[in-house]
Amino acid sequence: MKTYPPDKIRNVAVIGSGGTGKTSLCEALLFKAGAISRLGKVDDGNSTSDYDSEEIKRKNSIHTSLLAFEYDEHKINLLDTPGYIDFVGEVYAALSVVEGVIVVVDAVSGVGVGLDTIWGEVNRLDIPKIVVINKLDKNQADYAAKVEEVRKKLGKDCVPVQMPIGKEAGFSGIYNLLKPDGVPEEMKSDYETFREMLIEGTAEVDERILNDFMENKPIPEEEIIEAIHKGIEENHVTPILCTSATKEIGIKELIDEIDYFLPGAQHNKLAKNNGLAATVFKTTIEPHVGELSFIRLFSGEIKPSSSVMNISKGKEERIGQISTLRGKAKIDLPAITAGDIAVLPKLKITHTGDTLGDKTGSELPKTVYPEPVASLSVKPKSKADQEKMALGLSAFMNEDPTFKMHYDPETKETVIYGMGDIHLEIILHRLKERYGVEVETGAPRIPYKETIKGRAKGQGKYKKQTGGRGQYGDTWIEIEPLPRGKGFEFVDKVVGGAIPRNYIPSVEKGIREAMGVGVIAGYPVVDLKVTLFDGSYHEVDSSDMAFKIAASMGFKKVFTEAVPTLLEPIVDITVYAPPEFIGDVTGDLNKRRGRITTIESDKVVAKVPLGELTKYATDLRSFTHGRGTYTFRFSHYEEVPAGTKDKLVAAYTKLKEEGGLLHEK
Ligand SMILES: Nc1nc2c(ncn2[C@@H]2O[C@H](COP(=O)(O)OP(=O)(O)OP(=O)(O)O)[C@@H](O)[C@H]2O)c(=O)[nH]1
Ligand SMILES: [Mg+2]
Repeated sequence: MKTYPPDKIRNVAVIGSGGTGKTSLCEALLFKAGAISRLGKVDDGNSTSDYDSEEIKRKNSIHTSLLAFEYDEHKINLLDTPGYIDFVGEVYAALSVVEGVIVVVDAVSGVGVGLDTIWGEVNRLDIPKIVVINKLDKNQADYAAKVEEVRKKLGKDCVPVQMPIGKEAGFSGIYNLLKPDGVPEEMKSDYETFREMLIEGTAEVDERILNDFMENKPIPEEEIIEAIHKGIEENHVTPILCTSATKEIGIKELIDEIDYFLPGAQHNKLAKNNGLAATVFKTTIEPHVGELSFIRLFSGEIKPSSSVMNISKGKEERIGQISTLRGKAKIDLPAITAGDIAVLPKLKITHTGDTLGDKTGSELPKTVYPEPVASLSVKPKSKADQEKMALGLSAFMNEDPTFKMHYDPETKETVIYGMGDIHLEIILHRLKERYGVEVETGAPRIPYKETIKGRAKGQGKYKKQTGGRGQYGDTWIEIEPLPRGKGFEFVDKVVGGAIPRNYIPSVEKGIREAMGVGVIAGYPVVDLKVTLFDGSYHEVDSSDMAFKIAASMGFKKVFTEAVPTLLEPIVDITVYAPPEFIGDVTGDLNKRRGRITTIESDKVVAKVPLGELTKYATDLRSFTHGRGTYTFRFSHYEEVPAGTKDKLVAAYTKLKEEGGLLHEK
């Protein structure tokens, strides 16, 4: 494929809720443009975009696919994004490199769930867009109602520029509201409504139209078309179009509108750079190909078999081949030029988010991805796989900015974080496929802590003096609570050499070790002061080991006498949901022992125990029909209520009885 100047390139992300027909629409566009010779189907597993084995199995998109094609002296780089909220990271990546967006709306079920977060990002980036109402061939498809819904949910700047000819199975073609002539009788009333929306929308951006409209004068069609153009470019007007992807209606018109309405690549705000500037917006690992880096070039040029600077890493990167993709099909390019999107195989040091440029270049702004909301604790089925698991998971972190992994040395467990249960499920499936590592999963262990509310003192004595060299250590300690967050304090008040100086560090060590696994529920002990005030020793039999054991035994005993209790982590949570769900959100947080601090029309802020939030991502999604999102961060520790304490103690007792270990030593 040849190279194109930026004004002939259209970089377009296709977005929309799950199942609205994005992939089918892309397929129809490729077919109509002659880029593929057969119209594939998502349901038959042979669409160009959903080629990955998991996508074929699940019959929906998981990854953003690059679908490059040429049409009428233009090059169009479609980025078909997944609609399901678990893969929102893929959508953010696509949005960071396009000048135009196609929002696909289902003519039956409407805008759908889960578009809110993405819509926020589209508006933040101020990207011009086209709305497509698809599936107009289906039973109960209702264009007028969906236009109303789009205007209500996505904004009044969305105006119809087309209307369908025929309804449902009788949907047969497109009526262009910009070139109205001979409106069929049965379409007249809808026509009047849509035409008024169109004029009002363009009047917002063009004073001539506004004046003519106020004075009830006829408005020249060229002025409307001009105003639409200007309105889209300035992002004050969003045209609404009609299609059926599977019946291939409105597709030719859509390609024309992409060329005609959406801005060329030269309009990107980053195109003004001097010299080479490119961003790596996505990385995949393709079977038989290896790592592929998706790059968007804002300015300059990269030739095959050359070197560029990876500015983020401060190192040179070798470039081999340059190609583009149409689904999984690779198409060679003679170079990547300003404005274009391409893929580079087998880069050594480069990962998602990196900037490629000249030696003197500076790093491009990085995309800020939403914080992961789902988590799982994972453990390899075979212990020997521990290292391979860590290797695989950290490779996935480089590929996918919405996936995170964390090893908690305190609980000795690996926790993975993602955008939803399905996201994590797919990650683990990939871990098995690519690295051969199978894992067991569980809810992540909540980092409870143990502490005391009272004071107590007592003796810890370890004595073994039968045959050979014996063991002797004897300690007296007092323990008392410290304020929350103060950790641990050890005070040595031994006088008169009751315990020789050289054994004191072993006493402290013994206590610290005992604090690692609390006596009441196996959690680490915090916020207390231990004073060593007396003891005794034996000339021959005393040793570091004997004093360590004695101190540890003493601590465990005295701890239980000092009114021990459990602490739980409390987090600050902010939940966003449409106003109609705010009541449910609040009620649910109350059930989770949450203390609500703020309620707004579409937002609730609360303090909630972390232990009550397991499965929150899934629950929130289900009772808000996918519309709710949330973020949280650690706030502080608080004493658990009696009921929770009993449960945790019972779980620990059971575990000990079964011979299980809460902490591997
Ligand atoms: N009747 C009818 N069905 C359609 C049309 N477009 C898509 N479909 C069907 O709708 C279903 C979902 O289509 P996809 O193209 O996978 O939708 P998507 O938006 O890419 O879905 P995700 O990638 O999972 O978000 C499939 O069964 C399609 O055959 C259409 O115009 N008319
Ligand atoms: Mg899809």
